[in-house]
Amino acid sequence: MTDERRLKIAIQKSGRLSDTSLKLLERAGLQFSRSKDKLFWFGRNLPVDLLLVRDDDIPRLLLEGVCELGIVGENVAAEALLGAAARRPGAALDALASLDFGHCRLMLALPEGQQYTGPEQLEGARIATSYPQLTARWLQENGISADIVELSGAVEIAPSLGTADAIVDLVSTGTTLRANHLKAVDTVLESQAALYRGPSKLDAEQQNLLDKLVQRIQGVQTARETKYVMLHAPRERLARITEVLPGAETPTVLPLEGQPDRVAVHALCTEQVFWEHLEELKQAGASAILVLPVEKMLA
Ligand code: PRT
Ligand code: ZN
Repeated sequence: MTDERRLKIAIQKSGRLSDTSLKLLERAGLQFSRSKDKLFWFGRNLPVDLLLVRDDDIPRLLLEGVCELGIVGENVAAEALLGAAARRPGAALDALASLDFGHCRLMLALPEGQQYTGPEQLEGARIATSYPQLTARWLQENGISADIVELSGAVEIAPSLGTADAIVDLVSTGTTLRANHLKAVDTVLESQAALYRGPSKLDAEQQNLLDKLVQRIQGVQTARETKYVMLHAPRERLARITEVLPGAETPTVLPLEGQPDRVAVHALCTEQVFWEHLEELKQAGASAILVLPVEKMLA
C-alpha cells in the first residue's frame, strides 16, 4: 500500500489509557517500530500506523480524517462530538466497540455538608467543569438553567475557592473528591474507553483491512472475557454442571479411562467465571476443575 493509503490509529500518548490501548493493538497482531518520543510509530507487519497524541485531540483527528480509527474515553468523545455538532451539524463518529477499560463516571459533586434533593436545586447555581457540553446537555435534559464555569483542570478546588457551588468531574475511586471535602451525588455520564471510526472514505482494500482490524480487536475483547473450563464430573450430573457453567456453549464431553461413571467436560464460558461458580460446580460433583484464559478467538 502506498504511504498515504496506510491506515492510522490514534491512541493516547501518555496517560491512563495509553498502556492498555497499545497492548490491545499488539494483542490484535499489530507490530510497530517504536520511537520513544515521536508521535508516529510505523506499522511493521501491516500497513497500519500509530499516532500517539493527547486524548483530547483524538476525536478531532478522526473527524478531520487524519486517522481512521481511535481509542479514547467515551467521555472525551461525547464532549467533543457535542462541540463539533454545534459547529458543523452532522459531525459524527461511529463507536465500534466498548473496550472495558478506563471506566469512570462524570459526576455532579457538592460540598460534603450539603444535602442533595435533585437537579432542581441547581437552578441558578455556578457549576465548575472541564466538560461544559455534557454538563449543559444534562442540565437541559433536567430543565435547569445554571451557570457553567469552564475550567481546564483542578476543578475539584473550585468550591473551596468560592468560584463554584458544585462541580461536574470524572470520578473513579472517589479519593480526589473526598480529599477536597466533596461528595458525588448524581451521574452525568458513565464512561469507558471505546474504539471509534472516523468518517473518512476508504477504497475496497483499505476497507477490508479496517474490517479485519476491527474484527481482531473485537476478538481480543471477547477472548478476554472468555474462559476455557475443564473438569471431571459424574456422568449423571452433566445437566446440572452445564447449568452452572456461566455462558457455556454446548460442552465437549469425553470419556475417562477406567472410570465409566465419570466424564471430562470441556466448555467455553463467555461470561466471567467466579469462585462461586467453581464452588457450585464442586457441590454438583465436579472435581479437577481448571479455568484457563483464552488467548485468541475468531467466531
Ligand atoms: O495528556 P492527556 O490530555 O492525554 O491526558 P489527560 O490528563 O486528559 O487524561 P488522563 O490520562 O488523566 O485520562 C484519560 C481518560 O481516562 C479520561 O478521559 C477517562 O476516560 C479515563 N479515566 C478513568 C479517568 C479517570 N478514570 C480518573 N479518575 N480520567 C481522569 N480521572 C481523574 C479524575 O478526574 C480525578 O481528578 O483522576 C482523578 C482521580 O480520580 P479518583 O476518583 O480515583 O480520585
Ligand atoms: Zn486530556
